Amino acid sequence: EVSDSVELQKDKLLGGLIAGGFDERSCFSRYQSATYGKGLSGNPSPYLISSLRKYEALHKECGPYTESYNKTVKDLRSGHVSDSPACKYVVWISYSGLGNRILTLASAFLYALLTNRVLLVDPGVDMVDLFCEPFPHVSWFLPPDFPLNSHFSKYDQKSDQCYGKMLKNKATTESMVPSFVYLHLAHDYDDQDKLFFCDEDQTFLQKVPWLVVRTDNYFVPSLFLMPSFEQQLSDLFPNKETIFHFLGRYLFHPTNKVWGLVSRYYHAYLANADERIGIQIRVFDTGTGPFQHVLDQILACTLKENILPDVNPKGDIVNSSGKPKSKAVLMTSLSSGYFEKVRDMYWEHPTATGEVIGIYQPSHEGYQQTEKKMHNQKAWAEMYLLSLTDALVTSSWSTFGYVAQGLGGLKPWILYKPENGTAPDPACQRAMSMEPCFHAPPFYDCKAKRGTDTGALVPHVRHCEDMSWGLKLVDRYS
Ligand SMILES: Nc1nc2c(ncn2[C@@H]2O[C@H](COP(=O)(O)OP(=O)(O)O)[C@@H](O)[C@H]2O)c(=O)[nH]1
Ligand SMILES: [Mg+2]
Repeated sequence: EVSDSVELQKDKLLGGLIAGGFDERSCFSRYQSATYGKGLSGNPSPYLISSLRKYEALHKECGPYTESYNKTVKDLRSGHVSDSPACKYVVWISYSGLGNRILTLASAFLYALLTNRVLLVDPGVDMVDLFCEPFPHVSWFLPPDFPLNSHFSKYDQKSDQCYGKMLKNKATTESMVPSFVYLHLAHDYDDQDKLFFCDEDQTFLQKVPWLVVRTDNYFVPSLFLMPSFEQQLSDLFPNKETIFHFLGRYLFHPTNKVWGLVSRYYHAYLANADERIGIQIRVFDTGTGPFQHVLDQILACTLKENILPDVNPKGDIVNSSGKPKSKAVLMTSLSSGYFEKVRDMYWEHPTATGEVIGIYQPSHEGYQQTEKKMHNQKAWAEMYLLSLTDALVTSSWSTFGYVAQGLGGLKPWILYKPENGTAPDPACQRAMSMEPCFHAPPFYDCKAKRGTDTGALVPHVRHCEDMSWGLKLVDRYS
């Protein structure tokens, strides 16, 4: 195991997970990421690697402005549906917070892999500034002249092209295959929209050349409950908790602009410490904070779980010869209040262990912003920096934290969600797996056509630690 990970660390292609042959300067992060801290957690299956190479070939064949693309776009314009289109597509609409977007892109890509479709990405306002191209030769971004671009913002559950609406209208007949369908898989989707997760409905959708999807959820766990994908998924991912870890490391490479933010920060504040700790604070309470109960919770969790040492309030200098052990703590939060308090605590008092603790927080943007370019570049850099730590503490319900833990291959300690302004006791618990949580899963048995607890059907799909109705994948279960 140890020598394996040392091998992987040296391997800039992450054991064959990412393709070679890119221009290194266009995206330094792609091949440099392996030199930061850890390699992959576990080895991708040979079948995953061959499927990715196969996908890349398909993308090259079908991506923007290829002959096949031009032809299917022409059909889309005329509403004609070919019996056997050369290429079929999943179009991902840029929607929701950055953490959500990273999770939904990975979900849409896995769905594309499973259904032999090509994933095309709506660049939205900032996707191009944040992510490098993941596939060699041909872009994953939709071109500006893609005919449906101007309609994306209008698609909703009331659209005639919405799959749920079509079902309500009984408009999904055998003979009439639409040239495109809008899939509403956002948190507010209804019972009909949720039938997307039934094999029978996939049989219909299979014929549709263009599937346009809007989602803010990591819907992968529900794909694992569909019999038609079962074999393929078990071949792709013999280990059930590294799905986002592998897909995320394959797909998401920070642009040079973002990589500058990551690498400068890493080398200035984190690289030289003996150990790196990440603490991700996301407070969903109303009001600005910082809140005393959240600070109490952070300290209660990190002290109890031995992530950070206690301080000795009466202590003077701890007598030690030689260089003390150092821990660098990367805190992320929209507010700077927690960081300042923890930093001061470790400056004003010695630790009981003699370790020295440095506390660092890259930004404190105040509130969630959507328009400012640098805002999401910093958010992306911070998620990435958190993923480079050795131990991670995250906040309940936060997709920002899920991305960090998943990319980092880390099982975080999750801070329980505070209720009514009080810190829960215990303050945190260790995650069962590094997988993100699907916040809005369907509770439906497609075969029996009635409601069911989808968190109790198979051992590897369980309810989440931080959201009792959510679903997540776990590998080693008890
Ligand atoms: N830079 C920075 N931005 C944050 C932080 N927490 C939240 N944000 C911003 O708020 C957005 C929150 O949305 P999202 O990433 O989906 O995370 P979630 O709301 O915690 O699930 C992020 O995309 C950032 O723009 C943080 O710690 N640092
Ligand atoms: Mg969010």
